[in-house]
Amino acid sequence: MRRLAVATLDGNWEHDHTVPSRTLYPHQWSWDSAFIAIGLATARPDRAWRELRTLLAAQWADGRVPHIVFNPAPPIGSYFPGPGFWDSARAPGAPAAATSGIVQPPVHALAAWLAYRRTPSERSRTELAWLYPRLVAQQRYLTGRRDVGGAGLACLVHPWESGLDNSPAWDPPLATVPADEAVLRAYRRHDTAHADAAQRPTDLDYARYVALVDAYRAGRYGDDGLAGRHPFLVECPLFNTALGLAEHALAAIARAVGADPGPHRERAARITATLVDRLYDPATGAFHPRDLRTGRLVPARTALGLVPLALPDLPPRQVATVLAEACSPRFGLAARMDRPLPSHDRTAPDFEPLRYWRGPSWLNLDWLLWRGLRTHHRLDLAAGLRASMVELVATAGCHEYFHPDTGAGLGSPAFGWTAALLLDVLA
Ligand code: 2M8
Repeated sequence: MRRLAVATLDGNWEHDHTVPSRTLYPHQWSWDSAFIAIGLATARPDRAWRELRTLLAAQWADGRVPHIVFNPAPPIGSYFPGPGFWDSARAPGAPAAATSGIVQPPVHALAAWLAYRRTPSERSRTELAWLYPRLVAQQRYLTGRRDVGGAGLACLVHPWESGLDNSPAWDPPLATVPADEAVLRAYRRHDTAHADAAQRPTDLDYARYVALVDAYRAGRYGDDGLAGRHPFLVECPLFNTALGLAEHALAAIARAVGADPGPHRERAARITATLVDRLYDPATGAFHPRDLRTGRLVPARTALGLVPLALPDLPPRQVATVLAEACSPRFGLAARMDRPLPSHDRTAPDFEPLRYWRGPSWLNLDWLLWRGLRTHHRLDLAAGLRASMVELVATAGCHEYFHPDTGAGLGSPAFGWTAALLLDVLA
């Protein structure tokens, strides 16, 4: 399995970074690269550092790390929306490379720290020292300009920023985004040429994705006054868990590079406390996104609501209730799992076992939860989840996602983070 995973990463390597998949995603994606670097560190450490360096070299002047860095010469007609659509060159502070204007969950500091721990050489320390101020600037952007709610959490302006593009969590906040299908017909989706349309977001979803980029691009990706003008503003539990994990990782990185870990520890504690205060619902025992336009929590019980378990300083009460939710029939986490962990509540009427983030199993969600289970000393459950991850790949290969009942491979067949995170759990 290790050989298969390394071959998958080798096959997706492209000069100075790894593409998530040769068919569907022929550019560099932000959180994919972080997960991929974690796996590369086990087999190709030089490439792990190169991966992170390439991504962070495309950081904007305000600190944002773009969710896509476009390859200058991708296969023709390969991905929508491409660099022309984002038009980043006209935005103030954009880098020389063509990029998107939005972000993705900030799992990069954690990736850098884990890569360093695997190969703690002098070379790795130099790389870590190069990354450190850039990772700090990334946090500053997310907790500064993106703190639309004013409480210290990062606010997302597009479902693509969550990484869980069409999660049922985004249905209510998206419902009020004007969707003009005529707008979408002016573009051609490429994803449905590579993957079954039944496993992808709908055309209506895409119409709204396009409308949201149009709105953000019209303000040249500026964040001033978002509260009064932007049609999609949410605080996401997974994204903000990554934000907290990043401060924990930055504290460790600071120690390794001779900087002061104190401020990172303080910020980490503040993020966890705010997450509990703003996104925890005692009625469900899990976390939920907050829609800043209505002020309300989104009721859907998705895997997003379990991910705060990855925070080492999550209070015992929340640890206990999130574990209860994860072990309930909704998600089926167990020391011996009879089915893989789904991305959405499998008892919900809108659970769709084939459609992308609305039910299928994903290794990155498993991995985040697996880390949380180990952090909170639930080694029995961690072993069960790890066995499920290994079995998925052993049976179906390094697919992008998996059928949550049968484990059949779905989406792209040679997918980067599946290979990478498998390498990490096997190491
Ligand atoms: C998916 O998102 C992109 C848009 O960013 C797409 O559907 O075209 C998501 O699964 C996201 O989490 C992931 O980073 C990206 C590349 O793997 O694909």
